[in-house]
Amino acid sequence: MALVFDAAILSRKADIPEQFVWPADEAPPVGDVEEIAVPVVDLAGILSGDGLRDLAAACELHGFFQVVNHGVDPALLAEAYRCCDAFYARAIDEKQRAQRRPGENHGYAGSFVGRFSSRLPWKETMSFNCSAAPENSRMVVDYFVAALGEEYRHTGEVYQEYCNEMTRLALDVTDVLSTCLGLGRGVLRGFFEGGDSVMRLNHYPPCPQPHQTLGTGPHHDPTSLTLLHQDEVGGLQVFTGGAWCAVRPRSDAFVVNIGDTFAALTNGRHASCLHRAVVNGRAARRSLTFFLNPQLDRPVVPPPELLALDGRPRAYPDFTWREFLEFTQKKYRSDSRTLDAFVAWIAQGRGRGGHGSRPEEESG
Ligand SMILES: *[C@@H]1O[C@H](CO)[C@@H](O)[C@H](O)[C@H]1NC(C)=O
Ligand SMILES: O=C(O)CCC(=O)C(=O)O
Repeated sequence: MALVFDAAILSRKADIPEQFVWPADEAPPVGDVEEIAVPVVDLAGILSGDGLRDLAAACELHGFFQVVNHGVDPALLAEAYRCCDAFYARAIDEKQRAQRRPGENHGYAGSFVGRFSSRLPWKETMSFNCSAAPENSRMVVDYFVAALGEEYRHTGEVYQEYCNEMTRLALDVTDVLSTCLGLGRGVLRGFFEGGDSVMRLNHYPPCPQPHQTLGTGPHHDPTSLTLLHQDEVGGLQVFTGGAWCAVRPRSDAFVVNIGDTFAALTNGRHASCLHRAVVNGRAARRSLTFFLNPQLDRPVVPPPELLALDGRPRAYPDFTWREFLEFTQKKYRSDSRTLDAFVAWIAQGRGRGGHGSRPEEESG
């Protein structure tokens, strides 16, 4: 029988199916890992002096920080979690009405069952587009109603508002990062205006063997900037200084991960953040992730001001978000080397002749 990630059944088993067992050197160790100390940026203030230097250092070192005083209404956040819980509590066949199909980036997915057959993540996800183009202002609501039915209209409204807020916040964060790069405030914002962003609700059920598996394997986000909110359970880890470090949950903060596309936009000045999520045996964990993207067909080219300031040659070839997205969807399983693999694929003629990328099933 085909494997199905049904949390209600799997969480109660003594042993997890072998497809979820990760190799010992990749599985999380028993016992606590050290916590990472990261800059906390107060978005209500003006960033300068030591604060600015600390942030720049973090962006260059591991690509990870947090923001507070971000202006997102706590009531909206609470409702976003409530709707997330309500959705995941439903029977699997209801969730599967929105089943994500191969090659698509939206819908419900129980683990990666169907796409991969080993090192599966212990989670279920629901992803949807949130384009910031004015004509798409009802996109999230329409999607929920079309995919799951009229009874999901309220849920759709909540995530529509949440996505609008995330878009606003992410653009504010690009202003801070512009400053960090020594560019004028607002230099990066225009690149993302009207962008094709994506939102994902992650649910990690309790796991009977939490040290044998991962909730989300080690990866860099191929996207530009990720705004992540994790619940009080904790499980997000960042790789820095040669070790995995835990990110202590902070309900008033959003975690910002720099992704591959943003790293390319900064000509490699800012680092794309390597991260993963661990699961636990006691509690279900949730996280809400918003992935800021440019418009699909906008070429990813560092701003001329930045290239002039750096005086370094271009670190990456021109590409569009559409190409990179398709690469991660159809040709490569996102991991710690996605951008390098993508760059190699471009150098080899974008799959036209020669050896393309590694086949999906073998990639890690
Ligand atoms: C979501 O966006 C992707 C590209 O970013 C597109 O291929 C897909 O068709 C969109 N899905 C929906 C439901 O709008
Ligand atoms: O749940 C988390 O904390 C991490 C989620 C994540 O990395 C992702 O959705 O890409």
